[in-house]
Amino acid sequence: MPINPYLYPNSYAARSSPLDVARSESRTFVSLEDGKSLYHTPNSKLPANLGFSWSCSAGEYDAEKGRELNTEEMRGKLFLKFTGCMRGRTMFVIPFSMGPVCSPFSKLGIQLSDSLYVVANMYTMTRTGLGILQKISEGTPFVPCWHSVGVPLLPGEKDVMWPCCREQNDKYISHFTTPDPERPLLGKYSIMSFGSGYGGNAILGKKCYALRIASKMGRDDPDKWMAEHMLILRVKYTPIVSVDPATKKKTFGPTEYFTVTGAFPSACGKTNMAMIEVPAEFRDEWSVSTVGDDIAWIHVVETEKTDPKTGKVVKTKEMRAINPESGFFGVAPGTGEKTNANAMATLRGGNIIFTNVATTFNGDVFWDGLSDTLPDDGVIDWKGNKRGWKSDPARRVFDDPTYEGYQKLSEQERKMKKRQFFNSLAHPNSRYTTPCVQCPIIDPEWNTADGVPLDAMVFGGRRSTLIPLAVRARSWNQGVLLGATLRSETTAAVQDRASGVLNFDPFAMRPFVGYNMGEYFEHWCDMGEKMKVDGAENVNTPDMYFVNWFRKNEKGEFIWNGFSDNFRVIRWICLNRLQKKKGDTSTERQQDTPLGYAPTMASLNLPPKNDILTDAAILTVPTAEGVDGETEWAREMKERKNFLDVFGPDLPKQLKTEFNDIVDHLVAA
Ligand code: GTP
Ligand code: SPV
Ligand code: MN
Repeated sequence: MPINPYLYPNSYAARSSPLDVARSESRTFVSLEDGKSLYHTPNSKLPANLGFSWSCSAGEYDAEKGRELNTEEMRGKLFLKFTGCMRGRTMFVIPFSMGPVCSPFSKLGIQLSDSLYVVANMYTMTRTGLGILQKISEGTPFVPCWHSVGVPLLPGEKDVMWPCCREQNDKYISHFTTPDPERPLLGKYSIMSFGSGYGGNAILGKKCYALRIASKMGRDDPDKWMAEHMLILRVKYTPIVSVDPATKKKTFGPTEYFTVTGAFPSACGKTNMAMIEVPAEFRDEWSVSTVGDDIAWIHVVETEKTDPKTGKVVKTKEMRAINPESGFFGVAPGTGEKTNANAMATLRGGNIIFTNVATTFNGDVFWDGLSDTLPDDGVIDWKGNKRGWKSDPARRVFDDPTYEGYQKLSEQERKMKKRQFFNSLAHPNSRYTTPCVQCPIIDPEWNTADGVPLDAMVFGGRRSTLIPLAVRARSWNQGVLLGATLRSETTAAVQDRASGVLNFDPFAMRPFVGYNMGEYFEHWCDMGEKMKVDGAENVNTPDMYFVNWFRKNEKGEFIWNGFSDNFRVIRWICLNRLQKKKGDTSTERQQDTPLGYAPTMASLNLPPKNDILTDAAILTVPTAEGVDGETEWAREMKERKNFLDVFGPDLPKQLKTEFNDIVDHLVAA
């Protein structure tokens, strides 16, 4: 459905089937080489209450055979499914590049699809076109990606708005990482997605290719690299070195650039951090720009730099990242002028595909957080139903003081009713697809071949209790351990899981690692090793952090304001980096905790009376006794240990050492 072009030019809203609103993890498969397994402990043997289960399996479970299908059987099954599946529809051919077309880090693909919605999304999310077909015809390798909504049409049969398979078990999001003996020309990797038209299930360049397949490619490549579920943010800092007392004229020192990546699980704040607004008081010295909001491909690159002082050529190494995508597939609810003005400005540029948002009668869009008021004549919700007109009792209870139901509720209750009502209009996983170039703060180098050099990596999740606002790991491997034991409360980004449950989500990659996760942890450790120069630590190795924007008090309110105030933590991270690069070892801007170094209150530059941080306790790691004579951290570590045990012999030794080191620090505290 077209959107009012005066509001959002060249934009459309799509409503999906209610059976197809997010990624289907239980229908996602990654077939590996013979003898390789995705995990040591299968779901059926995981301890109860662990808060973890595998999302992908190597093959579909076959009850008759009493086992998972192997690669050959999965392939056979998918080819059978695809036979005749597009009958009565148009098949589109989409040649695409993940990454700037000129970049040595980029990878090509060809997606076939019978969904125009998918074609439009791929057009925005990837670089597409005949030039790419040309490169492929000249011999550049590509990954074949099959996609079908899986609903052939008989002659004369009327189509539905959003065709997809009605049974979850008819959907297959399948990845292959070995050559097909019957089709050797197609190469080692391929993707076959059947039955769903939504997001990560169907826009195959995104999660299927740029994370699952690419993570496996990076691990297998002799030139080891990583594909991560990370935003990429650049920070520019030009410090004021003096202010003329008479004229107030400021003199600025040399500019420093920092690149920070952030891995947070789906719907936990990547897009928001990627487009963060710098709080007003810092804007003289600080600004930010966006390189990517969801995926980073990271390479270790050897560089030669001339030391300006000595004139000597110094060989060193950097980690550099590219954003393989060219669009944002952002979560709509919670996106508004107050929370993410840069995303809103990106949307004002138009060329958007909205999915499962509510629409208004004048062709505008609506979701919770976009606006605080409903249009008088209500909206059409994501399911296509008219909702919230003036006489609707569900609206009157929070909106009409003359209504009896309104008077019966307390102010607090009315607020809650309003939130609930607004939340039901657009689907919680409703999205916008928009080109990166429209972002007003897109980084000038976002599309360059070499990517940007990394300074810090941040991991985080939704944790309403315990986890402090920010800690800096003592070393790369400790950072790897913090990433590996990331836990987060689940969100609506996944179709087949309840929201709000505490789950382990290592590196925010639980649904996206395309090979054995123990090996994946090891790959992370190896990347740290690879950064060493002649066996010695390299100052360019990114610093590692763990953050939590989502701590709540007993009333369920956020203790930390979040959004643009997260920049206070980012600023602290960048200043730490600068200090390290200068060889300055002073510790006044940090406090030691058993988990690593946390910021001091002063280093966050909070206003004296503030509602940004309402409980300073979230800066530290509580070590006092908690429930049942056991500290909460002791319990947390026990749970993390149970999780790491799941990996058995696949768990790298380095991580065991790091784990014990944190336990020692906790015991000593
Ligand atoms: P995916 O696209 O699914 O990978 O999600 P994402 O990680 O990019 O998450 P996004 O930035 O879109 O944010 C998801 C939700 O979290 C939105 O509703 C945001 O409003 C909310 N959110 C983001 N940052 C913060 C924050 O600092 N504090 C709070 N309280 N909410 C936040
Ligand atoms: C996510 O779930 O992390 C997304 C949306 O970015 S999807 O492309 O559907 O995976
Ligand atoms: Mn994502």
